[in-house]
Amino acid sequence: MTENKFVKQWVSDMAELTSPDAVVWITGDEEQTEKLRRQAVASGEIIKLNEDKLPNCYLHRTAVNDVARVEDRTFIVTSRREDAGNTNNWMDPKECKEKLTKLFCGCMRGRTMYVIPYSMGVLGSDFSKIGIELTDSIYVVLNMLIMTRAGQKCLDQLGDKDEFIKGLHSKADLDESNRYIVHFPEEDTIWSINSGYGGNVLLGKKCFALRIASYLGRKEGWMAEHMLILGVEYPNGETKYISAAFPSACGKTNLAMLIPPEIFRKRGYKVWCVGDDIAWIRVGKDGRLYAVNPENGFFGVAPGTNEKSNPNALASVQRDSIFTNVVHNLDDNTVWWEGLNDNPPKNAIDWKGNKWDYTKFDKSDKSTYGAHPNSRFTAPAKNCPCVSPEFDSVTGVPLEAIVFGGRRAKTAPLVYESRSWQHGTFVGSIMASETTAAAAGKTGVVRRDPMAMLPFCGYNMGEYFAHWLEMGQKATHAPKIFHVNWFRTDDEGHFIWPGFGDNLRVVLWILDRCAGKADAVDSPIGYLPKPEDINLEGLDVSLDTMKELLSVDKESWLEDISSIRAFYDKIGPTVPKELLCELETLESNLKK
Ligand code: GTP
Ligand code: SPV
Ligand code: MN
Repeated sequence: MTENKFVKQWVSDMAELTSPDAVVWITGDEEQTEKLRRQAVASGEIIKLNEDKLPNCYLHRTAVNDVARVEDRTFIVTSRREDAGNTNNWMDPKECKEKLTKLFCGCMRGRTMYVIPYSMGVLGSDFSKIGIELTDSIYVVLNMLIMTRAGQKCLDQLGDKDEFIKGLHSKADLDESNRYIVHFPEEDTIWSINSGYGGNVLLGKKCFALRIASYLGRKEGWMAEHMLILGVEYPNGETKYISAAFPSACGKTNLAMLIPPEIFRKRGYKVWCVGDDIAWIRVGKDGRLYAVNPENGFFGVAPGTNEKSNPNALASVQRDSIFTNVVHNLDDNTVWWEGLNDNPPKNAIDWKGNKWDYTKFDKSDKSTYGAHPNSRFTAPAKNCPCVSPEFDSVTGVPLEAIVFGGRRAKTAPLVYESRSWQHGTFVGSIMASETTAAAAGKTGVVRRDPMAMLPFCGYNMGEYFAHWLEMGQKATHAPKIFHVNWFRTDDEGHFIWPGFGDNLRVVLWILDRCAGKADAVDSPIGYLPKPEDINLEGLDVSLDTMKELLSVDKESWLEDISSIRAFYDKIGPTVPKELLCELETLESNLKK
């Protein structure tokens, strides 16, 4: 596979530590992949689904205690504690290696170690970075083959260099109390043990493409962000791009693949998906910001995905996909999840592997759910009907706007615009959202999640803010920055804004602002649309409702100020003074 002495040495060192019975290098050839699928089916690790209805699709169930990212067991291990910062868990490198070396010691005995060479980004582009993941899970191999560009071609690109991210993963005993997801940004290394779930084990994704990459981006002058990227094609054929950062399970995949409301479709509007989760962003020669999606597939939330909410995602998972923790329909050997349709299967197995009685389903009782709320699909990006023609672009797409957003039942209006890059960075830094099932722990609790990066920033959050400010200096034609909230609720707790495809109406106002074509009104928090400037044609939302959606309640914003101050205090003295000034300006605007 390779003569690279750094790769060979590291693989052999890790094999010595973990003692697998065999080491298999992943080539990316279909023949080898098919052999692995058959092997995993034979062992029960995956279930082959109906070949006529879901060709080349598989179902996998994780352990019941292993269904989401584990933020409290995720560490940034740097020689100095302050380099990880107060918002990350930190361990001393020596202590950490001692502890984990004991856990990894002999953990692959009786198993095979798979060596997965992969690239984040299009091979050969300036953005591309090579990683190698060692794992004892075929499920991980099959997912990585969908989510990244993987195989021999990555080793060929690496040549004899030692520039690769070293990822070591073992399911070990899936022991929760010894589960660790550990990053050594100073050593380009990731160690993950005792989990078999998505973000904990597909090391190219959150571990490399966000945590390690954000660290590298700061060092090398670029950005790694938890953002979708989409293009809006106008009836005249022109396409404009935006990126958007929402926390986990807050609507990135849905926005990235949105289908315009009929009235816009008829006029010729189209939306193209470049990415649904991660963006790597660089300053172009023209001073604009250019974004690529370093991934090659989607690891999307299954529940709620249906023909109406996200037909493009549904189309993407009709072949060559892996489903994790959804319902198994035994009647026709297909899959189901809450919110797919109104026909729950009668003869079915739930995500835990038990017989599932759909008649007992009670929305308020999670133990009756057929699919886990964080159940997922893994699908090749190429399957998506709206995948952007720029998906494989080596230069990336130019961004007109960057959008932040979260789940806020009250405070945040449907959309507002920041006054400048600095103010926009502040808006991102004070983002807050209700927690979701994507991470272990309580859901529905409002927490600060700056730029949707709280769980994914590989270094000190205050320095990350400073890096944002620096990037704005370097980009002489920086995008405008906005904030959206699709999740405002009425007094009964119902969402007021229809969301999904209708979010295009908000995106079009954003793009009009960028093109200098739309008006706005000043407010204490930034620029708000005039209610009549959000196009509501063909939609059952009144102008009064729009006014409510855009209202800014000064009292609840003032309450937020103290929680923002406490959050900045927690981050500590690295918070740039520019952002502290913005906070004072916000407070005095609200008190006026
Ligand atoms: P990760 O993959 O965890 O990063 O999540 P994501 O940000 O891609 O979220 P996704 O698009 O999968 O949406 C998560 C949940 O939010 C799903 O249950 C969706 O149905 C719901 N959702 C997405 N967009 C909207 C919207 O515009 N309005 C409402 N009310 N719900 C939405
Ligand atoms: C997220 O939680 O933001 C995800 C899923 O995209 S995971 O890969 O588990 O991180
Ligand atoms: Mn995500």
